[in-house]
Amino acid sequence: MAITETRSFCRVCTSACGIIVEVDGDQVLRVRGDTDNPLTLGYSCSKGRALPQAHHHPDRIEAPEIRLNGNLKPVDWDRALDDLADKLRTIINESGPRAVGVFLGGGGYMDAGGYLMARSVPGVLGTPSIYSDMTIDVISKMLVSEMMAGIPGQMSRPDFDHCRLVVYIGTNPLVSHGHTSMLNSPAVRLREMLKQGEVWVIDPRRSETAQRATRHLTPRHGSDYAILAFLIRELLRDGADRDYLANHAQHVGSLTQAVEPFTADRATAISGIAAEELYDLLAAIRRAGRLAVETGTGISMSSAANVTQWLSWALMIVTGSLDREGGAWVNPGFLTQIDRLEIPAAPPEGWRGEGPASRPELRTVMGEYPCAAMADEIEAGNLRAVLNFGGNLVACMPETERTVAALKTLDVLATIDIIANETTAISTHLLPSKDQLERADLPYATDISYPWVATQYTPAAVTPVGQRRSFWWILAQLGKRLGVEFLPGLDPDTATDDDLLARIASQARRGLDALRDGELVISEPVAIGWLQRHVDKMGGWRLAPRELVDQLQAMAAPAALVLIPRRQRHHINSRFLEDGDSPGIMVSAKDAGDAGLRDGDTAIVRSSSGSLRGILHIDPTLQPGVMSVPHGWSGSYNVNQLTSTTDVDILTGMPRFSGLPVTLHPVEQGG
Ligand SMILES: Nc1nc2c(c(=O)[nH]1)N[C@H]1C(S)=C(S)[C@@H](COP(=O)(O)OP(=O)(O)OC[C@H]3O[C@@H](n4cnc5c(=O)[nH]c(N)nc54)[C@H](O)[C@@H]3O)O[C@H]1N2
Ligand SMILES: Nc1nc2c(c(=O)[nH]1)N[C@H]1C(S)=C(S)[C@@H](COP(=O)(O)OP(=O)(O)OC[C@H]3O[C@@H](n4cnc5c(=O)[nH]c(N)nc54)[C@H](O)[C@@H]3O)O[C@H]1N2
Ligand code: SF4
Ligand SMILES: [Mo]
Repeated sequence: MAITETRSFCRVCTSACGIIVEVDGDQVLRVRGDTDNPLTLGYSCSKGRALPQAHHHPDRIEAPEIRLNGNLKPVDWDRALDDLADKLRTIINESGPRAVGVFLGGGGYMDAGGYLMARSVPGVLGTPSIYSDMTIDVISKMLVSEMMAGIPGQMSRPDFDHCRLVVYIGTNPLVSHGHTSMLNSPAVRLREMLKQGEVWVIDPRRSETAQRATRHLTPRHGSDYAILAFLIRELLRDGADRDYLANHAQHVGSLTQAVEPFTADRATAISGIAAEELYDLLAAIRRAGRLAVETGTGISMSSAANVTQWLSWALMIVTGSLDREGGAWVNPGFLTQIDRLEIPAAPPEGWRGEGPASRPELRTVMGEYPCAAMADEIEAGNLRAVLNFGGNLVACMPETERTVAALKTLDVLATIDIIANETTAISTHLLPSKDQLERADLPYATDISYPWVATQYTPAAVTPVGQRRSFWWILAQLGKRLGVEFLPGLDPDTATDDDLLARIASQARRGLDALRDGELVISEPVAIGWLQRHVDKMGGWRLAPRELVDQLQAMAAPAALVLIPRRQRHHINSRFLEDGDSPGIMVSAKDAGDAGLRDGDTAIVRSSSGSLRGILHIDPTLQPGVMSVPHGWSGSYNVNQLTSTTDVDILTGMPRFSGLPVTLHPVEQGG
């Protein structure tokens, strides 16, 4: 037997666990945690260990396909790419480049070479029609970072070695491994944190993380802002780091005014958290001095997203915790190394541009149109082609019925993916890329999620199956046929994966040669103070952005029953690498009883834009008033049948995936 073992890292989620891939010929036998990886120390989860099954999946795509007479047919690469290029050329000639849009999804982010090239495609084509996961996930964080620190998209994480208080709000890292900052080996990390200090969880569900925390507060949905405003109010009176604020922050007075109404009584009335509990948390903050606040999708997908993210940062700033030892820091990236760039005082051009023609009120954020506008753009005839770079649009986009109907009318829906799913089924062109075991890679797009300033190179572990080609190669070949170069100076016929990675590494803290032995390379464990230096240049943290203060004043009470997001352990979004999770309508016993339903009944959930039918599960971890239908499932359990393309945040265009008002009905009554 000639079994080879390749040292690699997992790219299923952003945690980048070190793994060893065991291969025999073209068979991937096993993936196991790499005990020599200094960051993840042998940890892996069931999803990473299921990579062999995913690689050998019966539905994997092995050859390009194009739609002929209504059906997808396998063809060779020349035929597929020639056909796609011809169609795009016609669309561009007739309607201009803006009629060609791109969508960057989860499969595109995790492929460094593909991501590098995909990012340059819209600019070279001259289209502003850019969409990605960002506007159905984290966009509030991008916005708040720009508003408060003058740079969009910076995400903080606990200074694990010194932090004595971490507050998790609307995130369940024990299952998700973190929202925008990764929590590797979460159970171990959590134990370490609990030894060092306290971990508080604010979540209307008794989540896996909440079950292990020092304390768990269960607020009413979407009310976290009131808790944070109360804490800031009290700390500004007593306990704030006044010297720090005088030197590094601005608009302290406006923040003080904005949080002034949030007395303990008011915070209790809004959140449902008893005053004693609020004071307990306040005391914990005073004890610790500094803290790290981490938020997740429970916040970022709600209508309180911007204000809650703002107040989370404001709480860290008034305690002198943000970008300081013992608090939270911001990873500038090993590969991207933002700290070493000349950061302009003003936001980059195009950061907030005009919205798409059919939804002009939805301005761009970081140069992207909100996903919520895509269906309108297609219906209006503004968007005729979508190049889908690794997204499962049918599963991830809001308002499934409308979105799918619109996608089906496109002249071109070209999807780069590795496996057949409901989105490939409605695509006009199917372009199979290498999966993660088949390509050399770097953690490029996820660089700044690392808990250290570190990176790792991986070689390919196995030869690509069928006609699968590199993601970047597919785009480069398309460019060649369109007469453009997406990456100048790169020969699409002779370049290798490593050539792309060398380009990325040429801008990094070390070049590719220093990374090629596949070990994790650490530049420094933490990089504290770089963001502060930038912020100081603009006069200090902006503590009270006008638009956010306005949003705070306009916050409304939640509906009686709302839908909230939750990740499940054994699948990531729409990617089911293994069995182990079940779909379902999960509700508290009280809400089920109020609707006349019992565990196992078939139920109907209705929202103002759709309905969904499925089996009801009574979930004792949920408090009354919140329920969930986990996302990623296809067909009747697709939760986006309930969500809306018009019920969106006015500043970001983020659809309301968290806190969506719903009602629950037995089948007879619901129809
Ligand atoms: N209602 C509701 N909607 C949601 C969410 C929610 O909580 N509720 N969550 C939102 C969030 S946070 C996100 S990030 C999005 C996620 O939505 P998507 O971006 O669609 O993410 P995934 O389902 O993880 O994967 C996308 C595709 O990548 C493909 N893929 C996997 N590996 C590779 C690879 O190596 N190469 C290529 N080319 N493709 C690959 C998979 O087969 C899959 O089809 O969904 C969002 N939608
Ligand atoms: N196993 C697994 N891991 C994943 C994924 C997956 O699908 N499966 N997806 C990946 C992706 S794309 C992302 S974006 C991350 C997301 O990572 P997380 O944000 O950590 O994941 P969620 O499980 O969605 O956690 C959201 C939590 O918010 C709570 N919540 C809901 N509403 C509110 C509220 O109003 N206030 C408060 N305080 N809490 C609220 C929910 O009960 C839930 O516990 O996970 C990533 N990791
Ligand atoms: S936590 Fe699991 S899915 Fe995420 S990188 Fe590690 S092994 Fe892969
Ligand atoms: Mo996400």
